[in-house]
Amino acid sequence: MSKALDGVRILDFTHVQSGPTCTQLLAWFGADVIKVERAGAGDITREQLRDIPEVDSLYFTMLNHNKRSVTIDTKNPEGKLVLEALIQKCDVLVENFAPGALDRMGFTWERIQELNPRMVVASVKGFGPGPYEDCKVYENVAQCAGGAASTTGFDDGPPVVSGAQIGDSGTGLHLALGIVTALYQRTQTGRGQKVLAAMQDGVLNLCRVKLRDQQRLDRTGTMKEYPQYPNGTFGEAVPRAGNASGGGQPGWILKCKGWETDPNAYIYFITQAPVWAKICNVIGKEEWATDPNYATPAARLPHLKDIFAEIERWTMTKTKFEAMQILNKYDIPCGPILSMKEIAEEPSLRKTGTIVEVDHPTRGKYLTVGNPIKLSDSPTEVKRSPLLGEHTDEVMTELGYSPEQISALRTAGAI
Ligand code: CAO
Repeated sequence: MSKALDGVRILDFTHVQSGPTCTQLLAWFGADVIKVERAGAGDITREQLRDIPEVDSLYFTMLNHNKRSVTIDTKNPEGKLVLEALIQKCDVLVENFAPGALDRMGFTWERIQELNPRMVVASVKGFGPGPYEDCKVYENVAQCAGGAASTTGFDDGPPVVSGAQIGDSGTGLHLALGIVTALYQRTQTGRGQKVLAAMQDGVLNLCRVKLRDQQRLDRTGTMKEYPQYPNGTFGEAVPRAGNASGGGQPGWILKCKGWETDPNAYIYFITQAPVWAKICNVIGKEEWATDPNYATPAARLPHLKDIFAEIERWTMTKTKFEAMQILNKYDIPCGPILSMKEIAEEPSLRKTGTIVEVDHPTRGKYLTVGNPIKLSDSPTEVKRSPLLGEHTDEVMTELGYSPEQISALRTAGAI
C-alpha cells in the first residue's frame, strides 16, 4: 500500500529529541528521511542514558525509527559539496541546531534558495525572535518559559515540570504540521519557505487555557473551579491548580484500594454534572442528589474538597480497575492512573501498534511507542533506527557518486 508522504525526501539535520520526533513522524508517513550525522559520534543521544555498553541507547532508537543515516563532516569543504548535492535532491531540510549554527556552516536561507528554491527549511528553536532568541534550550527550559511549570503542581509547593515532553516532542509535532502545510502550499506556489516552531510558543499553545484563566482572573479576581476557591487566596497570576480539571467539570485524583503500597493506586474522578445523581447513588449519598447544598454545580463548588473526600471513601474500597468498571457502567467519566509498566504490558495498545516491539541488530528486541496518528490509507510500519552511517554508501550512490569518489571522500574525512 502507498504511503501518504511517498516521494518526499527529507534532509534530516536534527538531534536530541525535538527535531527527531518530527522527522520520525514524517518517516512513518512514508517520507524518505536521510539523517545527517557527524562521523564517529553521531547524534549525541546515541550514547546518552545507555543501558547496554557500546549499543545505541533507547533514547536514540526510540526517536529515530524508519530513517537512514549518513555521516558527513559539514565543516569539511568536500563534505559541504555533498550536502549541497543533498539539498538539491531533497524537498525539506529539518534542523534543530543552536541558533546560527546552520548559517555558520554556510547554509543560510539565501544559499539554500540558490541551490533549491523549492526547499522547505524547517527549524526548532528554543525561542522566537526577541530577548532570548540566541539561547540554547532543552525540554524543561521550554516548559518553564512557556507557562507550563508555573501552572503545574500544588499551591503550597514549587513549580513542577511534566513527564510529558511537551517542549521537545510537542514542538516536534507542531513542526511536522508546519512542514506538511508548507509542502501543500508549494504545490500551488512552486516555492519553498521557512518554517519555525519555537519551543516556548509550542508549550504556550498547549497552555492556552491558562492564558484564558489569566484574563478571567484579571477581570474577576477569582476562579471558582480552582482549589483555591473559596478558602485560599488568589494572587496576580494563574496559580497552580493541583489536580483540578481545567474545564467546568470538577475533577480530582483519588486513592484506590492498595494506595498505601502502590504509588499508582489512584483514579481520576470527574463529577460531571449530568451524572451527579448516579455518583450520589454509587457512593451511597443518595440525599445529595436533592439537597440544595449539593444538587447543582454552583452549589457544589464551595464543597468540592468535602465531596471528593466522600467519593474517596468509596474509591478506597475498590482497586482502580474495579472502580473504573463500576463507574463506566453509569457513564461517570474517570481514568485509572496507569504506570509505565501497566502501559507497556497493555495488550490493546500492542494490537493498535501504539506500543510496538522492534528488533535491533546490536540491542535485540525493545519496546517503542509507534505512530500515535493512524491513517487508514497509509499504515505505519515501524522499522528500527539506523546504525551510525549505515546508509552513507547507499545515499552517496543515489546522489551519483562512483565507488572511487566515495572512497576518496572517505579518505579525505568528508564522509
Ligand atoms: N559535521 C560537523 N559539524 C557538525 C555536524 C556535522 N555533521 N553536525 C553538527 N555540527 C556542528 C554544528 O555546526 C555546530 O557547530 P558550531 O557551534 O561551531 O556552529 C555544533 O555541531 C553543535 O551544534 P549545537 O550548538 O546545536 O549543539 P549543542 O550540543 O551545543 O546544543 C542544543 C544542543 C539542543 C541545546 C541546541 O542545539 C539547541 O538549542 N537547539 C535548538 C532548540 C532545541 O531543539 N532544543 C531541544 C533539544 S532536545 O531537548
